[in-house]
Formats: sequence, C-alpha cells, structure tokens
Amino acid sequence: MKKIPIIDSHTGGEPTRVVLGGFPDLPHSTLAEKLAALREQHDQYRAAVCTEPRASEITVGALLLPPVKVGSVAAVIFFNNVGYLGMCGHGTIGVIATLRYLRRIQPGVHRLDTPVGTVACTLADDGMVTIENVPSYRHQQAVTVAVEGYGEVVGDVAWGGNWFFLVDANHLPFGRSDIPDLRNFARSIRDALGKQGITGQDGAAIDHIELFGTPSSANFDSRNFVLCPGGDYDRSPCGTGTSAKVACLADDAKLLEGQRWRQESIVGSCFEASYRRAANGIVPIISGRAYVCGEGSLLLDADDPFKFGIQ
Ligand code: PYC
Repeated sequence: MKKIPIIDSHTGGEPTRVVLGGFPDLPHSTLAEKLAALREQHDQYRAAVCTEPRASEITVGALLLPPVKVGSVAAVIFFNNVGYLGMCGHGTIGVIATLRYLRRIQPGVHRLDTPVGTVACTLADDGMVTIENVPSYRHQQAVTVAVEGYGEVVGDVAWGGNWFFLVDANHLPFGRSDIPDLRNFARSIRDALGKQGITGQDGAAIDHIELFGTPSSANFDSRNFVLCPGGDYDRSPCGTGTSAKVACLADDAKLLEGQRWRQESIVGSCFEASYRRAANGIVPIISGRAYVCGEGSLLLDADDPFKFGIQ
C-alpha cells in the first residue's frame, strides 16, 4: 500500500489538495525540469490525486517541494484532472494557509517558487493572504471568434499566470441556476478558439475562459465565471483570472495603479485586487483567504485497478 500524505483546503470554495510527500523523487535542479519529469515519467501520480474516485474536475493539486530559489520558503507544481497549471492564485493562497496550519510559517512575507516565476505572499495575522503574482499583460484586444450556436463573440486574450479569453457577458444572467448555461457557453468558446487557431503568445493554448457579468451587490466591481482546463468552473474568483482582468483594466486605464478591484465569483466569494506597474507588464496583487478543511493520506493499493484514478 502506497501512502500520499495530503492537506485539503478551499479558497473561496475552490479546493486545493497539497501533496506533502509520497511522489517519486524529482532530483532535477530547475522547477521546469521537475515539472517535465513529473509530466513525462510519473503523470499517474497527478491522476491519482486529482481524478475520480479520489477527487473531481474541480480539485487542484499542489506538489510541495523544497525551494529552488534562494530566499523562497518552498516550490510548488500545480496540476488538475487533465494536466498542469503554470500558476494558480487560489492554490497559492491554499498552500500558504496549509504551511501556516503545519506551523512551517508565521505571519509575514514568504516567497513561493512556481513553474512560471516566484510569487511573494504575505500572510496576515488573521489568515488573509496577499500574493504578488507573476507579471501579467493583455496579449490581444477585441478578438472576434465565431462560436457555434452563439454567433460572433468578442474577447481579450490575456496572461495572468495562465492564458485567458475574457468576455464581457453582462447581457447574460449570472445566478447559480445559470451555471450550466454559462458552462456550455464557455466550453463552446474554448472549442472555437482551438479550431480557429486563436492562441496566447507563441501559440500557447488558451485553456481558461472568463465571462464577466453583473455583481450581486454594490460591494463588488464585477462577477466572473471561469471555465478551468478540466471542464468545470472555478468556485473562487480565480487568482490568475483576476490578474488577467486587472491587466486588461490597467491597459484600458479603467483601473489605476493601487486602485482596488473587488472580483466576485459565481458562488459569491471575493478576491480583492490591485496592481503595481513593472517593466514587463503589471504585477497583480490579489488577496483572499483559504481554510484548511481536511488532512490525511491517499492510499494506493497495488491490487486496485483504479489506484491511479479513472482516466
Ligand atoms: O486561482 O488561478 C487560480 C486558478 C486557476 C485554476 C483554478 N484556479
């Protein structure tokens, strides 16, 4: 029986499963090499953690590793039921909450290495976490895509640590009961982007679709629905998605440096965002709170035909 010790948390409703051990050794020096080895040689461990019967489409896994950069507290590789994520905002907040729960960190500033860069995270006394994300930017503005069953849809392509297609969908209802319709719409957009060759920089696939609707109250600036690569939606306002949004707002001069943006998720949770300018775009600053909600071990029984998940 193989054991994989884990801690579960959720950030605004979106789960993060931190893996503390039990994965094969990744004795490479860079995080990119470790990620490549995990993907190419040990991908079944990702599936064991993030697919059914132990998890679902919405689970984000976070493999906790020793830091690769001087001054960092840890390194992390994020993954889900279909593959790997460059960065993950809600997941980073979950990792910091987990390190706090394990008493490995105290309130203060902690640096976390991710495959797309090092992220500074500030843990406050009350458990709030503020992350300074990787530099984010709008790649293309007002791109038109023909979406089967919906007609022409216009959106922006932006990077916030993952690639996003951002669509103003204020004309659509944004209640909980509208989620199936929003999901179908977002999935159709993603299919159309792939078929029509609309990509991020250097041909990168756009694997997150972000729709914006009217917020539930004047406490928020906007409400979003974010389709994740696995096919389900982010219960949180999506840290990298909020970063992509802030990059577009900054480009349009609709949000000034240091000004606050309150992004509501489709389930009513909130991330507070702002940005500072940097040489290569803007640095989004995202605050949220995660709660540890489970602790234990996954067991991989050698006799279990689904020990590495249903794939
Ligand atoms: O919070 O950045 C995020 C995220 C990406 C996918 C799910 N959550």
